[in-house]
Amino acid sequence: MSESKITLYHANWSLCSQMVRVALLEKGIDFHLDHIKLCDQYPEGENLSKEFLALNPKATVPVITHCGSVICGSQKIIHYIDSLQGKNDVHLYPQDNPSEFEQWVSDTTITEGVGFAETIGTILPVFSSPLIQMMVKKLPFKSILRILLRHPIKQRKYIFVSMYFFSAAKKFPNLGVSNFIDELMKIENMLSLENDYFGKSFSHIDINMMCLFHRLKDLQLEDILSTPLTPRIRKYWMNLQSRSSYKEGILNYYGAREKQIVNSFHQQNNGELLIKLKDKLYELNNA
Ligand SMILES: N[C@@H](CCC(=O)N[C@@H](CS)C(=O)NCC(=O)O)C(=O)O
Repeated sequence: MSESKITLYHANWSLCSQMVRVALLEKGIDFHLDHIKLCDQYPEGENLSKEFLALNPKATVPVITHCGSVICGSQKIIHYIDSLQGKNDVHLYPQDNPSEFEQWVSDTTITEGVGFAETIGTILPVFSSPLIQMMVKKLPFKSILRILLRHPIKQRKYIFVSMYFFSAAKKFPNLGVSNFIDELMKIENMLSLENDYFGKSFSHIDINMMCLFHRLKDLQLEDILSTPLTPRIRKYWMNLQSRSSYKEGILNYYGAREKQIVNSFHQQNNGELLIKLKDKLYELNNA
């Protein structure tokens, strides 16, 4: 183990923070946590503070600091974590097919520069947009103004502001339906009945899938993982949920605030998106 402990700047409910927490737990690496109240969920918007922007000028979590270095972004962080010796004999980067592997990691991450809804990693934020809008609408006007003035990512700032004033997120999820079903079938075909995970052993790809599939659960879309047309995904998702890192890195970070938001989202969800996804899945498989 390295001498000084990693500090992880994260948010309880952020997809990319979940990925890094799961990676640290899988490796058996001890870490300090610093929770950042993100501007789309909390009036304080700590990711827009001078101190945080000095760490990550993009204003996003996760970020780690370790032995004097600052590393931003889940993909780079998990790569770095894997190079460290933890308590567990886990290797998140297998040796064979490194370029194909990296591509899958990137496609299952919220990767900068990739358009919304182009990959499974960028579809989940689009599906989550009604939930994010619910949170944004509860912010005081002062916080929205602060986002407008300070958020360094132009596209995000305008999305948050248009969610606040125009309920722009209502139709966003539809943008991801077709690509999501294509991605799901691609994953179903990649999985093999002999392996418990995406490849021969548990890896960075599995961490990302665990977090993305879990977000489907928050959004009441989980049923799309257990249709008769996706038997391998169904089994794979059960395997992912049975890892202790799923509970320790994801479920244990739901505080009263997160639970309350998920509950009110469920109360107002009409299930339309799940129907659209199922229709698309069957349409594709009957074609
Ligand atoms: N490519 C980055 C994306 C990071 C990212 O978008 N983080 C989100 C939470 S999952 C965030 O910090 N959002 C706050 C904001 O944009 O204001 C990664 O993989 O870590």
